[in-house]
Amino acid sequence: MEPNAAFDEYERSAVAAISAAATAEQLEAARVEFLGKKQGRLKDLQKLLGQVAAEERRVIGQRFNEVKTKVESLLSSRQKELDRPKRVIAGIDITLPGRTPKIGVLHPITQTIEEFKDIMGRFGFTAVEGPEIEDEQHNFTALNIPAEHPARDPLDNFYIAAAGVSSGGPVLLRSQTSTVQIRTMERTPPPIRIVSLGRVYRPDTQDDTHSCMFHQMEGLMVDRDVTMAQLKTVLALFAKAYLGEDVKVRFRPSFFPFTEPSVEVDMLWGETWIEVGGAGMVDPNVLRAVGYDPEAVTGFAFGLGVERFCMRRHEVRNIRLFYENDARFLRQF
Ligand code: FA5
Repeated sequence: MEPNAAFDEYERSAVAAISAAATAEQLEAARVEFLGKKQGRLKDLQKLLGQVAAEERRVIGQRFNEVKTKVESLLSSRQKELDRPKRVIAGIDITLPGRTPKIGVLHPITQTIEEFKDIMGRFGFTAVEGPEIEDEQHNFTALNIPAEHPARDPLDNFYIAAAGVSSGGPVLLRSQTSTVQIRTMERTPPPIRIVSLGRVYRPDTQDDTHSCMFHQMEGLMVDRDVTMAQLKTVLALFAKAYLGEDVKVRFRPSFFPFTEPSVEVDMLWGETWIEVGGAGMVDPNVLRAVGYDPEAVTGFAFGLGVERFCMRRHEVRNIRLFYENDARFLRQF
């Protein structure tokens, strides 16, 4: 027989015999057969080793040692098992070692959210929550997105059947956490300094950086004399706190109906700038819609993609990995 095949066959039958041995006698028989010094099967393998060509001997010799060590250690652990005094109560051997429970880890995105809250907490921002099922008032109207605006297109949103919802109007899975700006300002007079982290939903085409369900961190600060300079400082400090001092962040002029002026926020990842969020100064129309006086207070707001930051920190190049529930991936965090 070819040496490698012989080793495989030896290993297979030794493992089977040792595991099946139920008494000290049976185990001893297996020992003699597979590891016996005089005429055990190990001796035959050794002979085989003598016949292989010199240049192959090192590799095959290694395999021989591996197999031998494995069978020896299996034998000794089976020996210990058989030697163990048994105490059987009601058919259960209470001396059997316990099963070690497998302890899970928090999902990487959950960990990221906790860390974001922690960092923003240090900057004085309190974390608040809002519902994932929203009405059009909070997802659009109060955010200065009028009735005919394309952002409301049913093809760009997950509208759901409105059965049993008290407002009566259409409801949808929120497409942005900006809804929580409105909910917070509706119930709290200024000053405000909050973040809100949670899931949002969009029927986007999936790719390496887009998922239909993802997470955003919304930030809102409203007070007297809040400025764009403060917004940029908070975002730059946040990025550095999460990704390290050397992270590069840039702001590009952009448009959102609920902020004026508006910017898009990018960060450098290797050689490429990747978009991580939108931000701007809260539009006076939004302040008015919640009963604030835009002459008395100003505010900034931002919405950042949680996954994108987490991906950059851990060099994850494909957002889908977070949602495939492959334990081999998730265990790494
Ligand atoms: C918004 O959602 C605005 N609400 C942000 C905002 C808040 C602007 C407050 C001004 C004031 P945008 O659609 O660009 O903006 O999304 C923000 C971020 O969410 C993106 O930069 C990206 O990081 C992330 N994002 C958007 N779509 C997806 C997606 N399909 N999968 C993963 N992340 C996404």
